[in-house]
Amino acid sequence: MKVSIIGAGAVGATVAMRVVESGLADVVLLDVLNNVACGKSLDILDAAPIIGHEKSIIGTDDYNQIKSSDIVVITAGLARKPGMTREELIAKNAGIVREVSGNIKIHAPSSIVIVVTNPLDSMTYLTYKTTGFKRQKVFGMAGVLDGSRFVQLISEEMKVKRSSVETYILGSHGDSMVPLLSHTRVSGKPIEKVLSKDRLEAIIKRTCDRGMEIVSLLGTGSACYSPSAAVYRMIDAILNDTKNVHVVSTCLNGEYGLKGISIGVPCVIGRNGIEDIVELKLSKDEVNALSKSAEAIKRSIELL
Ligand code: TXD
Repeated sequence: MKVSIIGAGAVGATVAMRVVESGLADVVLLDVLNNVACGKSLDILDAAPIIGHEKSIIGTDDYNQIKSSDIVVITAGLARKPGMTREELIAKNAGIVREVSGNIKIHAPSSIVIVVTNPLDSMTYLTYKTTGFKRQKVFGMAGVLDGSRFVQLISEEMKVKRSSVETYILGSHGDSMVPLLSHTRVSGKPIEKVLSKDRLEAIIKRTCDRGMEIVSLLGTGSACYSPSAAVYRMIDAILNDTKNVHVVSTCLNGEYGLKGISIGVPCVIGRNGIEDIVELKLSKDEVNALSKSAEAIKRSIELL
């Protein structure tokens, strides 16, 4: 199995490390900064005898190296800097993602593409359009991470095992994410029955703001360990054909009453990428929140 990762920054390099160290696949780590990609690859490689795996990782700036990849992950791009508007970020990252996905189309035409670059949903849509791949083969990572943050905070609050909490967060990766309270359970019990409205609202707010909470603490850079874990889980679902349900950003074609935008919904993920879109029954409030979220993504896509 071969996974190529475009962008050898914090998220890209950590995904690379997780993939080789779990023995899942060989990795190509590509960046415009060839030395950075090479340096990080050598560093990860030098840990192989200690960890005890036989996978390979190479750093490069040459797209010829990504040929016959099973999966390509796009993490290339900028994070929003102070003073930079959302529109400026979209313009900068759209340029990068267009270039990267054009190269994926040429050099790894049979791959499945996982998009990580922000703004996530519009960059996923742009990748889908630029590659021209089937929508089952291009999707974005956000819901797995947002859901994990929500589970972590609920388990912390209620002092229960993380594995006893089930939830889905749909919608855009941003302020208008939609935690599905109607599908959130703690040891099988509906969350609204076991947690007060106030506490639940506070936890939802903290989940939405979690990325920024981490950014403020770090000073420079943003979250990488949890995003890379989410990407790793999606790669594992594809390569091991788990058919598990994960929330990913995909271009909808009438599902959930939405069309022509990429947005986070639960999908069955397996060897062919998205093998099914799961249409959960939503409450009235959730339907409204999802359509608001879709509006925000639409505006971002229009800027493209
Ligand atoms: O939940 C999510 N989807 C996210 C998204 C979680 C975390 C990070 N999120 C976004 O991913 C973030 O807002 C950025 O847009 C990307 C990458 O985040 P990361 O923290 O890894 O950024 P870095 O460390 O700045 O790394 C970006 C790398 C850097 O090494 C650049 O040299 C490289 O991208 N880069 C390129 N590589 C190849 N080709 C081109 N054109 C290019 N431009 C920059």
